[in-house]
Amino acid sequence: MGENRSTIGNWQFKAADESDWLPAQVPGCVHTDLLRNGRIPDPFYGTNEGDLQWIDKKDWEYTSQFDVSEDVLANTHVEIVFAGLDTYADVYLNNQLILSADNMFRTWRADVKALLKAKSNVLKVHFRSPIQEDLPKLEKLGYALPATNDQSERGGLGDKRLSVFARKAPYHYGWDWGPRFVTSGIWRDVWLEAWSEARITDFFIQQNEVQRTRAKLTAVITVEVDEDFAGSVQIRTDGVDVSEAVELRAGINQVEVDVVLENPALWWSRGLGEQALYTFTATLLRGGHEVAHKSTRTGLRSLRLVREKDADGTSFYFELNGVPVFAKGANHIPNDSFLTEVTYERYKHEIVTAVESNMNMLRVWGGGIYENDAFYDLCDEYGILVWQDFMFACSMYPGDEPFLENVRLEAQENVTRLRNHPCIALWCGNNEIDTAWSQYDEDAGWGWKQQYSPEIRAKIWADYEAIFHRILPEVIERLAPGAAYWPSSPMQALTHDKHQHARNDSTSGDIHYWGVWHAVEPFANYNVYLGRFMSEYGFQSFPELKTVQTYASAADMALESDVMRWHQRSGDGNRLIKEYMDIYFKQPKDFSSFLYMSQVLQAEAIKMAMEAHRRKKPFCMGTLYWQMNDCWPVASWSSMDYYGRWKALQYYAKKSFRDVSVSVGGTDELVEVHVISDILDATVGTLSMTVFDFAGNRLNERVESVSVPGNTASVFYAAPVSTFVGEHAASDVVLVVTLEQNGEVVDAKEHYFVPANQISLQMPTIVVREVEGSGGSTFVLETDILAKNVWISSEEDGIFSDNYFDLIPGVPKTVQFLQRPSGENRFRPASAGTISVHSMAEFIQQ
Ligand code: BMA
Repeated sequence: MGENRSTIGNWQFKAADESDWLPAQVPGCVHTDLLRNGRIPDPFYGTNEGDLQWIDKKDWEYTSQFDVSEDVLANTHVEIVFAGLDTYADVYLNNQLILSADNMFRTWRADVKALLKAKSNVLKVHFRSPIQEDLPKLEKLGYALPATNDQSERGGLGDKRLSVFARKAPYHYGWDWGPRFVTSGIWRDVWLEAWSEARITDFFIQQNEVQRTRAKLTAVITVEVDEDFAGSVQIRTDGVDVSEAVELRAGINQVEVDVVLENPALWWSRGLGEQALYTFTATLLRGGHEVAHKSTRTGLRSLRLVREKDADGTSFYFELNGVPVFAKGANHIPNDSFLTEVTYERYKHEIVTAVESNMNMLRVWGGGIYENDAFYDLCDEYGILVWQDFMFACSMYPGDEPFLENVRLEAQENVTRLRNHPCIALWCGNNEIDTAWSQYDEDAGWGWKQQYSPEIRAKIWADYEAIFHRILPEVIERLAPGAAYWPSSPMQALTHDKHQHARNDSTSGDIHYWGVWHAVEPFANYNVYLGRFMSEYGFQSFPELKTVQTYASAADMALESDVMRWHQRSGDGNRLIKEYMDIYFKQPKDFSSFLYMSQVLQAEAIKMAMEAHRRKKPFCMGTLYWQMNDCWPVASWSSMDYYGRWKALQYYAKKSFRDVSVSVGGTDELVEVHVISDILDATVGTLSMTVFDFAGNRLNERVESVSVPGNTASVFYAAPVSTFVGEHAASDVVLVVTLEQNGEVVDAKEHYFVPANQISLQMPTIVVREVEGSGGSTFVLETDILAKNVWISSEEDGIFSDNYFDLIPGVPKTVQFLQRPSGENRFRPASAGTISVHSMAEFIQQ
């Protein structure tokens, strides 16, 4: 009766052509097992990656010998379940082939009842090299498919880009922020699942209509029974207990039970309300006795993507429980090149970082993985909406029947696994493929389609349409009815003509604006290219010195050293950072100064974008910068490095994303003070605008009473620059805009009247005082003259309540050191250990 799970442990591994078995960790992969056994050096250090490319050319074997308890064997059914096999794997139990896997995103099961013994079962998983496996597919196809980020050359494969043939995380083959480690391994749990009589294999809470007063749901239960069955199904959650008689046929049955909840507690994204969660239990009974049960957790909410014609084009926003939500956040990539290294603590650190940074959305980008359950559980708990891509990015894919069927099953399984998560706001077909190919616009795209004959071109596009316009939307429609599907990001709309493809100036759909960075446009263009939803834009920086030291020696500490170039995957990215720095900043004194300045440069650039997008609300209703995190220590667009250390951008995001924010815009001649509110209540308070000189003298001040309506953005004060600067030199003054409500500061922002490299900076003396009784966690900072971008670094790993901020004489600043959340739900105050305090003046050539 019911279902019983037992884990399979005690694993060993070896290369298929070798004879010595070594201890292995499951879940895990070949690379991390080789590392733990001392067979390879640290893959992330220096240029080691280059020497490890042999690993993916080989076949590997994993084996486990295990006993099975009588309890398990007594069942009528025993299955072996692999929640993840990466990727081409043949599995043998007691010398019999039980399954062959070819998709790392699927779960693999086999009935092993007949093969199992009580003692010494031998399980063997043979991983075929993904390279050897896919080379013949390329040959057979007869033409190469574009895969822009596949670093085949680095893998010793010349221009043979194989990533498109494997249903395997695309970024394993390299990306413009990631190394090439094409892993093999048992990457998710493996267990024996035993059951008799009946089991519930899936339990879906379909939300038909959710309102404040009532939620109309259908509990959809998939039940497998041994033989014909008459009994009942009971559905329970807080305040609900419904039963229904059922008659089931031997095999798989679907049972639907309508459930109504009066006055449900709704699930909200962070900033708009609580994250109410309900645990539902489905119990199958016969003669009053339980024969199977399953629980699932969900949040009740109505959530839709609103794309409606309006005066400016077509809207693109998420409406949650009737409220239009301005989405603030970033793009998420896998947290590690070796997926099983990502612990629950690391996920939690990322999600709590998002929360602490006032975000409400992350995009799980299509070149990584459908994330682990833990990721979505945390997003549910903390109120972070998820834009979920299917795992296709920057490539064209084959369209043979087995491939399409594999994709269909992958989509089906992942949609089924994730559909109860209230956080999921959108399913998106792929990353940037519609725009890269640009079928209906000859002059647009990345030059892909022009490489093919008309026949092959038509075939490749038809294969694209099969997946993204047919298979995936059909799966969503059937398994997650009502959930939004968007074929590709970015896109204008599915029009089947040239208006389909995204443009930087479009007034419909979403935009990836890469003019700044990839096209070397000025930062000011962030104010020009503003669309309905900005799903990507980004600027790179280096991680801090502590992180760089984990992959480089003292001798490598130069922008153009082999190691520094190795840990930069976006073309000539290091030089590009330098080029932008030459335009906007003064010259850094040395390499470690350059690291710090690269972070401030990135933060300033992205601040411009984040705030420009928010000021354009409600025309623009979303801003997700590229990218939240890193999968190894590297120079990249991330706001938080591989070790979870916050870059300057993370602190800037926290400030630019405050739910009620002030933002200073305008032109060279005009200052405009905007107030943006993402909360529902009005904010009634005062807006003060104070001009200081760099010695801390208040030169002038204006105070206005303001009442900021909920969920709006508008200009609350505008005046010529001269009103503020007066007879002073523009390079010597700063405007501080502060919004206060009931005597509390809601937000404060500094605004300078000249570019950063023209601000007159002198060396400040910053005095730091530890607050008595704070246990080394809280400090007050004061300065004698303006200190720009004050950076506090600590001996302990953690974050500060604020960092990289400007310090004005006479305006003391209190900061608190916060430790990463482990058991805790949030960052919490702790001792920082020794701290050091620096500011911009120290890092520039005087
Ligand atoms: C977009 C993303 C990624 C890429 C990033 C930086 O194209 O979708 O593919 O890493 O820009 O180039």
